[in-house]
Amino acid sequence: MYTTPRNISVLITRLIVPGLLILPFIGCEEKATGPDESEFPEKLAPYETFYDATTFKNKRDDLIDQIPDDAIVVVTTNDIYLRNGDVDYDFRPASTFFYLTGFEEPNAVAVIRKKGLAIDESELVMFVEERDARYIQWLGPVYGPEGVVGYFGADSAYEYGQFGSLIGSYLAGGAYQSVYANLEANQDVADAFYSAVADTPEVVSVDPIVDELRVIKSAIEISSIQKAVDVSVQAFTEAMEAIEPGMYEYEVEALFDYILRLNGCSRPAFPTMVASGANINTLHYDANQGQMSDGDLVLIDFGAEYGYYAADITRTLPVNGTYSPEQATIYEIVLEVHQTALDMAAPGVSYYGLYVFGRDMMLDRLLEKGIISGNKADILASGTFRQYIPAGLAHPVGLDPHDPFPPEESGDKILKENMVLAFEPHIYLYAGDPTVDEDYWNVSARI
Ligand SMILES: [Mn+2]
Repeated sequence: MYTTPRNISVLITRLIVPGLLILPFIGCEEKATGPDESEFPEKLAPYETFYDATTFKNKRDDLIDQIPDDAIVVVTTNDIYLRNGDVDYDFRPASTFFYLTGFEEPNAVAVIRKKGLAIDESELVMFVEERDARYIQWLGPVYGPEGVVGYFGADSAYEYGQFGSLIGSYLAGGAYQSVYANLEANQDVADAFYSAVADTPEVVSVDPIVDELRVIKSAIEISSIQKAVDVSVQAFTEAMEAIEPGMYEYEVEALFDYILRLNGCSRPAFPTMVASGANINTLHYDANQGQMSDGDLVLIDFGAEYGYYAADITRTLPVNGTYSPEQATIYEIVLEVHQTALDMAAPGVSYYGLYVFGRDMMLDRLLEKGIISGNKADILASGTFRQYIPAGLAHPVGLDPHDPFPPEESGDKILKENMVLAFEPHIYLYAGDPTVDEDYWNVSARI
């Protein structure tokens, strides 16, 4: 473990005060020893296989249509977060920022100026890391302002530290009446903004507008999700062959990590859950430390991330390869609901209607078979159905594993063409629950 990279990255990424980047080695000779930036490779064109700048310009144009003429948009990406010592968490761009720019480096701001009083044509101005030799030496090539104009469709671009002074000049003299922004994503950018802008116009969250745009996926987004799904399915297929009594949950997780990296996916879209035995009852279990026993079920919730788009797949498998009669009964109820809900899902269908249908079908089956006691009206009225069915039936998937929902229309959410949803019906039957037949204690399934 080196300490110098940390010092460099701390200096470069954190010592930013509004309008001014304090370069490392202050007080050193102007010409510090070390390679020149021209000695490092240019950064490759971004995603040349499946993205182009037009994809993201279309998203920005959709956003521009949704805001008033006297508005400007400031979108930033999340900060780099310290994990421990000299180690940062793996950087992943904020979803809102990536959605509008396709840009994946930290320390970046996009300003979208809508045509109107101030300018004749809408434009994108970006603030990004400069191609500084010492930054590149430790952290690798960056696009720099020139690359952002060349590859990402920015009309102009500046070094990141200039954001404060430029946003101050854009907003001077009341040129814009409102600012749409996600300043909460990055405290440095928020501080630079508020220090630079003397008479701050109203700052409105841009997230609700972008969230609504994100509901309907473009063809290129769907193909990224499909790739993440295909890789995830391959990982599940391999896991089904490998799982056997005595294996540890983390060994299954390792298999998933191996398959996704082997197929060009960067990381899981969320912490992989491999829960066997009683661990199955924790909805977001991710310790993955248990040893799997003969007769246990193992619930795996996993999704690869590809091009920042998520898959989200859950299966509940028998560790020894064969479901017990009780496990098979619960699994088949959940599977029936899963398949029926998939058949029903179509543009125009009510999201709540699907949920109620799935929930009621599962309660009906559990009561018919005498697996739970009581009557349906009481179970619904008292809310105790949440003991058995704690979560929803489906949720959107996209840049986030739980992507934004569509806005409500007269109290309901309506499925639309080119939405992408994960359906994951589930039944949980806890040990010790007096309303559950003892033969079914700890028999749970999510698909
Ligand atoms: Mn999910």
